[in-house]
Amino acid sequence: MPTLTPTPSASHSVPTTVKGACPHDCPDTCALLTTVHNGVAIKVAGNPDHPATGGVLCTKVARYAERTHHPERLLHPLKRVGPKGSGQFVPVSWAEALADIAAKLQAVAATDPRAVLPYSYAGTMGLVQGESIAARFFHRLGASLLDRTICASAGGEALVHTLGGKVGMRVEQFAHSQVIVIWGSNAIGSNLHFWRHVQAAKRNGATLVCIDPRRTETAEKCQHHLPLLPGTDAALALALMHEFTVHGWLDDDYIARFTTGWADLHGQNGTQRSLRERCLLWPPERAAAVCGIAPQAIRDLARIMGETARKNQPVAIRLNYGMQRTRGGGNAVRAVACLPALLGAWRHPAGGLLMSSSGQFPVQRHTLQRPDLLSQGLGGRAPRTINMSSVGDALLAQPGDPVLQGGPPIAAVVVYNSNPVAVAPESAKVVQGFARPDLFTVVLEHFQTDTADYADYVLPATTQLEHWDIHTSYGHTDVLLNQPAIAPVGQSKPNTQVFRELAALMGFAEPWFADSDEALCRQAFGPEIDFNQLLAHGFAPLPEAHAPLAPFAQGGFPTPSGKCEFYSHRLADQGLDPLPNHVPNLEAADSNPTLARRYPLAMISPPARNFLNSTFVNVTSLRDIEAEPVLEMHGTDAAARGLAEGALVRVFNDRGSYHCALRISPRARPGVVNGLGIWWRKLGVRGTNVNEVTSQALTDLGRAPTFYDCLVQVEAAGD
Ligand SMILES: Nc1nc2c(c(=O)[nH]1)N[C@H]1C(S)=C(S)[C@@H](COP(=O)(O)OP(=O)(O)OC[C@H]3O[C@@H](n4cnc5c(=O)[nH]c(N)nc54)[C@H](O)[C@@H]3O)O[C@H]1N2
Ligand SMILES: Nc1nc2c(c(=O)[nH]1)N[C@H]1C(S)=C(S)[C@@H](COP(=O)(O)OP(=O)(O)OC[C@H]3O[C@@H](n4cnc5c(=O)[nH]c(N)nc54)[C@H](O)[C@@H]3O)O[C@H]1N2
Ligand SMILES: [Mo]
Repeated sequence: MPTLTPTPSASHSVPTTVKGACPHDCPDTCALLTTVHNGVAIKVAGNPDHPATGGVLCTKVARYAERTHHPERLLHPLKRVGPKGSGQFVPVSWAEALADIAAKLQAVAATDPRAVLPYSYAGTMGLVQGESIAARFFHRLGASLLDRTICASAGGEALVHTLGGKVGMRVEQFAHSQVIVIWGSNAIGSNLHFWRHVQAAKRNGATLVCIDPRRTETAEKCQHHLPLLPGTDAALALALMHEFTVHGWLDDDYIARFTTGWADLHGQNGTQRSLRERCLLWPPERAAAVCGIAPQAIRDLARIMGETARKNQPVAIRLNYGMQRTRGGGNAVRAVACLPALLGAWRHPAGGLLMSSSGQFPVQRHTLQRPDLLSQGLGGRAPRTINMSSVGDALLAQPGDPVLQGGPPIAAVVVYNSNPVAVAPESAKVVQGFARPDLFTVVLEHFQTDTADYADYVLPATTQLEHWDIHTSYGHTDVLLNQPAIAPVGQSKPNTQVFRELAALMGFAEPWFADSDEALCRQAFGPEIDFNQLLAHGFAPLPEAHAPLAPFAQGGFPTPSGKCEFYSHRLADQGLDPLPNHVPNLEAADSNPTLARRYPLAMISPPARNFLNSTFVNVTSLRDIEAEPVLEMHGTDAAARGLAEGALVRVFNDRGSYHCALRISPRARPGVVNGLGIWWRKLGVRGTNVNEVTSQALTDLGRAPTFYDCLVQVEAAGD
């Protein structure tokens, strides 16, 4: 029996509950209730009052207290004493660490501040611990800007060029849809709270369709599954348009009033004149050959969508990120985003499309981030932007390399809210870059991650239970407030506080570095969001003006033309294809047959259900469920290679190789292997993970990574 520690006072012995928000990079942005006893978070639960959360959390975040009070939490600043990557550190005081960091950054900045690179992503989605004081600090310093493309920018740009922004259906409306097409999304694994609405719709008789190369838990539960080859979604979408056209399923009135480029353009030089003309080049047989599925499956899907729409019943698409991580990801999202307008599906609140709702939040980013400070820091130099998705190349670039845009090589990196050594593509180069002896690296972290192993200083950061923050969502339309539930664990500090102190040490005396975290939460939105309501309830729905029930029932797309832009003048002006098209993968049998002969398997690397990118990989109870890094392979591909279930395999291409266990599984289709992500390299097999084989090539739109455009070969691993 554990003995109970006597409590210092009666008031301490009563557990309290604190309202918060899940910080993770997930569309659901749940409202949390944290129970605190004697200063320790003993339970994290979903807030039952918040409709989008419904009192339910995923398995991962239900373990958030275990993660916060994890025995391996970083408790004090660390200074590296061994070689980079070896993980040898000694504790130092905050005063010593910050003084040395400030001096080093100042020395680099004295020559050219652009040699300093901040590297951050969505370890927390909070507007305050994400990009507030940190952004002000790096702007004031004149550091390189970071192009934050690693996740969603291909589809984001595609939506901007088609619908006008990251805007769409209200998520709860899916419960009333008659057809739901779940496209490039494993909702049960990565968007669990959306799945509740899908189940409600199914009970009401809705038809569910999943479009995904992998037979996911979601695909299994839909009546139809189209297991297309990775990167062929635009071909499928064009064939659906073909069928809508030839069968008379189009909503001609909606198209005429609220779209551009369907049939009314005058083209030149052999280009297709209109989307109508282009889609008529894509009969189901042609698309089926490209997608590696049966033509009848395409005809059936077109009929389900077309006939339902013509009966004035709502057809809805949940579009997600799977398809965006191939060369043609931007065009694929554009093609799919055209479908609801062609069917007039937007007329209905439960029809249309949802990819991301993040553009609907009126965030006062200028106030939070102060980009105006940049010119002061740059002192007349041109700003420079480094793409986070090719950080390997950026760190290895020599003077004169076009990646450096005429600026200096990167001399210092400050990483927060991200684990690039594990998550960025082409690990060999990322590791080599972070291992540069002349690179000065600071990592703000909860844990000693793969990236922290390459740091000169590791600084302990607070978790969501220990700091203030305020959140938007990309899957619903509520603002959430996170209040600290417990005191910082060990000597950890919020990201904001670290950058405040560095600012002071570097002589940035401007008052905006003194804003408290609570003040920053209050600055994030204007008076439209009632902060007192957030304090009292933890969440506040966006006003109807920002979250309309049927956003495009009467057109009103936030594009330059006010219409759904099948034809985009803005893309034409950039010299890009103004109409969506199928852009084949860089690495595929048709576009690179020589490569495909050597590496005949297409690999995708979607998330493992119990990890959140590389977060939670070190939480034992969750890692135990995932057990080990696995590659799913279809039986025929395994038999052709003489590979047995459970075998240790080497997955490789010209960029590198990684090791994992083989799982012969009907979840994989022939020709495609699924390397589930994203293990910490040091907790994987032989210090590797799936990003050893992924490439730094970028997408057609949005400069995003092409993680799922990746040919490999697989063989039994030697000793
Ligand atoms: N449990 C869990 N949840 C997560 C995450 C996590 O790591 N774990 N990550 C979070 C983050 S950061 C994000 S961005 C989202 C990502 O979640 P999603 O938007 O769902 O994106 P992915 O998981 O990348 O891919 C979704 C599905 O697309 C499929 N897919 C792969 N290539 C293609 C293709 O070319 N076409 C089509 N149609 N499908 C394809 C994959 O097999 C996968 O099942 O989830 C968030 N939620
Ligand atoms: N092969 C392959 N690679 C992928 C993907 C894929 O599907 N396949 N998915 C890509 C996608 S969609 C994304 S979004 C990226 C994700 O890449 P990242 O944004 O780097 O996400 P994580 O791996 O979760 O790492 C986040 C880190 O932030 C830390 N952190 C969390 N909160 C805080 C905080 O408040 N302060 C500080 N200082 N640190 C904090 C966590 O401990 C964690 O180590 O990975 C990409 N990489
Ligand atoms: Mo992501």
